[in-house]
Amino acid sequence: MIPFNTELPMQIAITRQVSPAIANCELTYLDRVEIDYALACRQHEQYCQALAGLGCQVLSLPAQADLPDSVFVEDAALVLDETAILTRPGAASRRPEVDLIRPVLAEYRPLRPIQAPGTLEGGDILQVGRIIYVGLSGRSSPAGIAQLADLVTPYGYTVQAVPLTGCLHLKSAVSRAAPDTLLINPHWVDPARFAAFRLLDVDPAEPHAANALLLDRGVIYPSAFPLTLRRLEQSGIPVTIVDVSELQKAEGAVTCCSLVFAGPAL
Ligand code: CIR
Repeated sequence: MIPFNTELPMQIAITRQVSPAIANCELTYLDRVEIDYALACRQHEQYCQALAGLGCQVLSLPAQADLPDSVFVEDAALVLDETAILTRPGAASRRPEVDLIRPVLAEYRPLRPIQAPGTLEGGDILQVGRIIYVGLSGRSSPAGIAQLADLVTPYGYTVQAVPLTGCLHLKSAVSRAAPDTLLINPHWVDPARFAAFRLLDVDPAEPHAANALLLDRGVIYPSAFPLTLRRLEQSGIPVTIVDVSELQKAEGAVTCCSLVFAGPAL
C-alpha cells in the first residue's frame, strides 16, 4: 500500500454549519425520517474536529436557514490545484448554495462556472490524480460533464463519465480509501471502470458504506458501517471514525460535508 504523504502542505477544509431547515432536505433514495437537529450539529462539530485532527485548516461557514442542504458543501464546487469549478446542481433547490461558496473560493482559486442547461454536483466527482470520474446520475448531466471536460482538459485532466444505478451520487458508490485503493459497492457502479486500482468491496450488508473521505494524513469514515470498517482495517487502512447518523438521514455522507484542497493557508 502507498503510505500517506505527510510531507504535503496543510490542507484547507471548507465546511458549513448544519441548516436549521435540514428536515426539508432533498431526498432521492431514502424515506424521510426525523432528524435530531441538535445531534446533527454536535456530530458535524465532531466531523470538523476530525478534519482538524488530521491536519486540515477548517474554515467553518455559518448555517443558512433557507438552504436545507447547504451543509453538503462538496456539491457546489470542484477545487483543483489550478482552478475551482463552480457547479450547477441538478437539484434546483441547491443552486443558491453555489452563489454562497463563490466568494469563499475566490480567495483561493480562479473560478470557472458550469453553465445552464448543464448540471453537475460535486458528489458525482471522484478525482484520482489527473483522472476525474463523473457519475452520470440524476444530478449530473452529459452536458454538465462535457463542460467540465472542456474546462479542465487544458490543465491535463481526463474526464470520464461513469454510469451508475441505485444511488444518489458517484461517491455514494465508490470513493478513495487510500492513495491506491477505492472502496466500492459493485452493485451500484461497474468495478471494471476502475480496474487500474486496488478495489475493496463494501460488505454486502452495508450498501451505503462506500463513502470514505481520504485526506493527506488519514481517512474519515462513518461509524455506521462496522462490517466494512473491519474490511478496511484488515486491508491495512486505519480510519478516524465519526458518527454522522443524522446527516446520513439527509442522504449525506462524509465526503459531502467538506471541500478539501491544498493550501496555501490564508
Ligand atoms: C441532496 O439530496 O442533495 C442532499 N440531501 C444530500 C447531498 C449529499 N451530497 C453528497 O453526498 N455529496
